[in-house]
Amino acid sequence: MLARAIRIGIAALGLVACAHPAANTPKPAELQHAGPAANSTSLEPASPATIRITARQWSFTPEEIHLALGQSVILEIASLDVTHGFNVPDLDVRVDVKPGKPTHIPVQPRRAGTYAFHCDVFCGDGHEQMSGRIVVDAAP
Ligand SMILES: [Cu+2]
Repeated sequence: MLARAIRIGIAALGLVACAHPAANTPKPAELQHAGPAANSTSLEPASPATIRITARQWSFTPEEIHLALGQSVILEIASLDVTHGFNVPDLDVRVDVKPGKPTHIPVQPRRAGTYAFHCDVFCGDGHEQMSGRIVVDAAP
C-alpha cells in the first residue's frame, strides 16, 4: 500500500515536470540578462542621480567628480559660508552659489574629457585656490 502511494506520488511529480516543456523554460543565463536590463530601462529616465558639492572658503568638496559619458545628473551645489561662484567654462555652466540656498544644475556630458571648474566670485584671500575638475569617463 505504501509502495503504491509512493509510485503514485512519483507519477504525479513526473506529470508536473512534463507540464512545463523544456523548450518553454528560460535558461538561467537568459533570466540573469533580462533582470538588470529591465530594471535599468524602467529607472534611468525617471530620476537622474544628484551629486552634492559643497563650497566654502576656500575649497570645493569633492574637488574631483567623475561622470559617465551621456549620464544625466543634477549637480547640487551648496555654500557653507559666503556667496561663491561655480564656473565650468567648457560645459557652459556658470552659477552663483549663495549660502542657505543650494543651486541645482542639470548636466548631461556629451564628450569624454576633463573639465576644470573654479569659483569666480571673490570670496576672500584664498579665493584663487577654489578649483576642481569634472572627469567624464568614456563608456567601457
Ligand atoms: Cu571665491
